[in-house]
Amino acid sequence: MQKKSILFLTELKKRMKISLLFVALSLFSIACNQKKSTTADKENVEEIELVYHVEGMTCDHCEKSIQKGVNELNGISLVEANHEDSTAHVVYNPAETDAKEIIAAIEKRGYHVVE
Ligand SMILES: [Cu+2]
Repeated sequence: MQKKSILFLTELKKRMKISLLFVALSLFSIACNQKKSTTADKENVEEIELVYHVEGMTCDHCEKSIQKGVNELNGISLVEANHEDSTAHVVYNPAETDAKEIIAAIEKRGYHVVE
């Protein structure tokens, strides 16, 4: 009788260990999947490249001011302003920012974006 209950207890412990392992494994795989899907999302989004016509730039400082302002936004991979041809070249991730925000950042610095 005693032997039987001990056997039962060991069996129970074994089962608990297995189920704990199972829970740990599934939590781990959930965590991994989440990590994978977020990086995949970022990689799957195609970046957008835009060239804005910007009025009001007169020198290098104007270019730097625009670049600084746009770079403060999330998802900007490139911003190049040129006062000689009045352009701002921007490459951005549409999952993180949009044209509206970029234009607002340029105008906040005192320049006018011609759309
Ligand atoms: Cu200037």
